[in-house]
Amino acid sequence: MNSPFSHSLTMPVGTTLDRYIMQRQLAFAYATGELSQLLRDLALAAKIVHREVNRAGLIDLTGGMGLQNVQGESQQKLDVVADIRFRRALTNGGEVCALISEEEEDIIYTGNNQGKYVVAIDPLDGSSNIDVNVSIGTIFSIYRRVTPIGTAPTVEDFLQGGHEQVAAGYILYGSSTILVYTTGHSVDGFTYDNSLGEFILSHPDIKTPTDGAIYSCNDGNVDTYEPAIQTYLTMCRRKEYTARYIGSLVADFHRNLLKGGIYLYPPTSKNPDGKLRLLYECYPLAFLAERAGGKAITSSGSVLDVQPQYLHQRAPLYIGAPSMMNELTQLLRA
Ligand code: AFP
Repeated sequence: MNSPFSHSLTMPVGTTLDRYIMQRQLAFAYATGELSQLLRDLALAAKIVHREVNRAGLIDLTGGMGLQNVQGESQQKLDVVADIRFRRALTNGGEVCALISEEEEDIIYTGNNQGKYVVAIDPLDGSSNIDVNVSIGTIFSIYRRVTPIGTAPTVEDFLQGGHEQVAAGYILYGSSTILVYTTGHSVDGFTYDNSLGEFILSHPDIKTPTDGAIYSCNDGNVDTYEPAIQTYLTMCRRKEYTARYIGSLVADFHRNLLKGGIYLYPPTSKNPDGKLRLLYECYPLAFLAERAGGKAITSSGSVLDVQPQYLHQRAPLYIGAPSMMNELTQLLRA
């Protein structure tokens, strides 16, 4: 029967994140639904943070707290709000026994010792961009705990290594808000529809281009990079690649993932071990990049192979399209 309504009024809205998670869960015979619930908890907090980011200038949420976080960086009000929102969602959800956050020095215990999972999270990355309306993001990494269920989680649960991640993802609060995650299979992106209050599947099975022509690094630090990196960057300029650097890792990573490019944060004189944090920046993005066909290395080889020593460990990060990464790797090995 012909609909009396115009096509646009009756078009399907697409697959919601909730439905997608449920469909994926049904595809795994022994899935119990706990990871699905955890992902939904993260999505709920993401919606709240999306709301706060969008009205930050109207509700006194811009500017600093006048405090420093564990990294010695000045905390913005939205850093603290995002930290509280994600922590509360994961605590109330019941699946997570503990988390670590960029904003807190120690393990955060949720009190749910029956929870099977731990989460490492950077609640609001790129926070120096908050006050100037530039894209910012959340990055998360999920592990199944290794300590016995019912006991108090320990640092051991977080120092398992990048290959043990069961899921990883990010939320980019940009020109639109998008949640991208993988459980180790496809990498899928869901754009937030404000009018429905739902994340809708918009970027199924993301594959990064094999080659790329974008390079992203902080040009102000280049003189302090090691010679191989400087040579690589000279090559990028000779090839007339495009330089793009937002200064929000999630935004730079997302652009390069979709368009093809390389992101570099090498050791610098100020940050001799690199600036980015292994557990909640490098590991999750490396997991996503590899599942999307890209590569991620640090000074010693694959990011995911690094054995972590402590919670807020830093690491150099080079991540992006495979052919660009191969060229860089050759120079680093020479
Ligand atoms: P902030 O959260 O302090 O802005 O740091 C953001 C970040 O960790 C990452 O998102 C950026 O890619 C990187 O630092 C930018 O660092 P530089 O300002 O040194 O380029």
